[in-house]
Amino acid sequence: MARTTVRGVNLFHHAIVRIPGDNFADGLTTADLGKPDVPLALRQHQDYCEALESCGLELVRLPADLQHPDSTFVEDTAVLTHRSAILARPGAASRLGEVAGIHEAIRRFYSSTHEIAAPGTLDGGDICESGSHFFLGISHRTNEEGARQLSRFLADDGFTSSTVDIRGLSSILHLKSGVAYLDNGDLLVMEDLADREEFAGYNLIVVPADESYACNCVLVNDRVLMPAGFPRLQEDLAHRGYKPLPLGMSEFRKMDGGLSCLSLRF
Ligand code: CIR
Repeated sequence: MARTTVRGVNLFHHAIVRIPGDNFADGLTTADLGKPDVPLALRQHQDYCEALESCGLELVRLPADLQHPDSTFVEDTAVLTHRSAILARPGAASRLGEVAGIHEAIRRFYSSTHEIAAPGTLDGGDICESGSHFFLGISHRTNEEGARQLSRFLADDGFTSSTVDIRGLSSILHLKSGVAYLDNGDLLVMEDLADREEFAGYNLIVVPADESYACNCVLVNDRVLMPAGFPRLQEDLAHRGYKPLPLGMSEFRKMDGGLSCLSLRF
């Protein structure tokens, strides 16, 4: 699949999203923030979709999947690069069945797909692309075998990768809950990950502990989609020449969801 670049980063043309189901509140969560308000989640999801469209992306909007209450978090089901599509194998048993539906949607765009096989497990939320290098989070969802399989697929396509073990960090579910790559070597990191040697050589933008949830940002063409309500990071990004686009994420946060996990961008 051809992909053009802007400012040295990949330019996305498409995104896959899935509408949250009425039973969204029955999904997995460790957050102690109360039950999500489903109508508000639907409005936030609609705003998120419109934000992606305003960045020039064409959306594939999949219908709600009531068999899988967490299925709006599509990012966990696949890793899409401009060369290949790799189907993930989510580490939570209740989410394994989400992959088939995403495979259907991906087929239109990728002539073939690889897949992570048992005993490997891998959630897309643990995979952070930074140009031609990928950070692979080892978490309570992604195991070493899953990361090994993915690193081989990536290497076949000319990408490098390295692992980052986050199992000791109880405050984040996935690597991308605490790390986001922007552009020109700029890497957003939560304080607890700032001294990891894996990130040496990047321009670290350390997100203050009380704004840590906002680490999960996504650069989509010329905008940085970020959660609303984190003024210091928003100002810092603007100061660095990025164009932040804040979006309400409160209801997804209640289900441990970050902003990136609501779409697969390619
Ligand atoms: C889960 O526990 O799997 C979902 N409730 C949240 C997944 C969020 N995914 C992500 O941030 N990549």
